[in-house]
Amino acid sequence: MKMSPAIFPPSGIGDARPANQAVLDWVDEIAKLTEPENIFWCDGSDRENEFLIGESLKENLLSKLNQKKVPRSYLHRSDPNDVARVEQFTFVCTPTKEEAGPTNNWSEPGETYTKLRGLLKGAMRGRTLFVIPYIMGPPDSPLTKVGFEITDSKYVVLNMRIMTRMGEIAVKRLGNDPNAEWNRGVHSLLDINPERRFICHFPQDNAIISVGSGYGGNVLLSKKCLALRIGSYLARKQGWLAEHMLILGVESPEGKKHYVAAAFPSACGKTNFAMLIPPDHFKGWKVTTVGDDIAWMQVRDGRLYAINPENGYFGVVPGTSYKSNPNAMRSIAHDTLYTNVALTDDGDVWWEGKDGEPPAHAIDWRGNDWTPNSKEKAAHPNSRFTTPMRNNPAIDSDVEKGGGVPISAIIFGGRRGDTVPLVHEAFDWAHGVYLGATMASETTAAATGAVGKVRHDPMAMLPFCGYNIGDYFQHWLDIGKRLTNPPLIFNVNWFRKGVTGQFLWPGFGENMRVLKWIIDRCEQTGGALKSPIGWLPSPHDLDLAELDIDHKCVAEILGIDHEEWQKEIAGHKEFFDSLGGVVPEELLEQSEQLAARFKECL
Ligand code: OXD
Ligand code: MN
Repeated sequence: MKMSPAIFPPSGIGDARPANQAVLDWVDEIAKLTEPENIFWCDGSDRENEFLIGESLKENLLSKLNQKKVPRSYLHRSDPNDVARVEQFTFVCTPTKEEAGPTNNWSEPGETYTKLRGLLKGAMRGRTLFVIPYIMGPPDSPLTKVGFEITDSKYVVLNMRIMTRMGEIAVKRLGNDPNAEWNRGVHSLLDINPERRFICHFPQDNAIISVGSGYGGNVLLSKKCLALRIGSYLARKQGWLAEHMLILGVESPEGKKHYVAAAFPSACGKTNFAMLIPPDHFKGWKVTTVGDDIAWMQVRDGRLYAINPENGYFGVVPGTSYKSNPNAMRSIAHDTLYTNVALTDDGDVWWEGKDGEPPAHAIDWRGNDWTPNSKEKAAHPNSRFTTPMRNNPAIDSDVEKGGGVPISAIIFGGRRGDTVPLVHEAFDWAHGVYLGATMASETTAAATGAVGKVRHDPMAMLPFCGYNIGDYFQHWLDIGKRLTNPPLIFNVNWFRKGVTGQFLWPGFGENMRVLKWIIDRCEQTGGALKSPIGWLPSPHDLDLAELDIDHKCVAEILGIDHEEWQKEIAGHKEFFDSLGGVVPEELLEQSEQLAARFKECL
């Protein structure tokens, strides 16, 4: 391997080599294969970060924003062919196809390693190989995992520094044991060609290889790849849960606090819900954020406790405003990396749905001139911010607590224009697992492919479960058997529409009204009516005071239409059948019981 003299990086930067021989051997092996110009051992320091930002600006990988308007913030434009997760090119490479199950693309590990090695051969010639040590989880949590990501992208390094706890902390936690558990992640941009784009997971080796993309969800290997796909595989083996869930705290004016975890599919409002500001009517109530995307949960003393393994937010930008999410706006007002938003003439960022008038002129996410008359969107619908969670004014005080926060309620939710009411509660844990297993949602721009198509997305984990979905359902059922004080389980739908196609519920901060009912149920003070699909609030069980909403809309959004539900139940059965016999008997029974409950009310 040709190593250039130490011009890049300058001395003292990028030389944080860990002592663990297993890491050194692995980096050596990947460097021999990819033939980089340099090896850069990231330590995550401010000095290193400034250096890498400087280099990125020189290479036009980043543009400097108006530092008065958005201090220490930068804009990155990705290749237009590389703007979202690619589920069709994402693989789970378990030794057998059955282990990956019916919902994952599977490819044989040996053949896949050979194919990827072929693609990686010489792929970093003329480039720098960065080694990023990081941990997922608070430093003193038993659930925390160590990962190392090799990448040839500075953008990845800059993002990983925000999204994870990176550097020395990981090296220390790993220690010198050559048999310690750690995740090996290899990423190369190659030539950003969709034909050579593969995101491959080898759960049995705790390894990930991602090539051909620079988009966050495909390349920040800590996130979807480790924290969810590999994470869920490890969680099953080790008896915990890795879930696509936000975690929030709700505190009453009397100081009583509950924590709630909620699984909504990508780009369905997890960040907004996690940062909710209660309307004026709920004076004294406080909502705080533990996490906005991923929850790792373990059973302790019969209760479920959750940590957020991440250290930052990688959120969808369009639609974010002081009206929809003031805490997100405050979070991204500084120290933020923006990807694929528009740039205004005065060096500020802009996107569809931002407060105020659109600018008269801007440069769109592709780098073209844009005016309000343009047919194209100024910001890509999946444009993103990467921002440290510490920027969030509503961050929860226990976000660093290694033991996690106790979860009182779990919420599942999708984007459904019809059928599914605003909120309902499961009768028990197994029924709750059924609600999660049968949830469906309209697809969004977070993944390439059609947008707005209703698909089943169990527990919002369809693209992220790293093993057989039938075993995943069974794991959820088994966890329930270990819980003597289980969280109550709910389903919500903020997106139901009326006959004229308008949304029936105002959403955003007003979702506090639903959250309040959920908390009331946890406190055993909230009223509910028994229905075939679960416990439903009647309109007077919800606190709707000072809400400008038509009573007809409330009745409509809480209603269950028997005909729609016959179709829904048939859809559940069809979905379970499509999984080819892997669904646990207990969930098939839930399906029968649901149908029987509807028959009883006729
Ligand atoms: C995300 C996603 O980026 O779910 O969080 O796509
Ligand atoms: Mn997500």
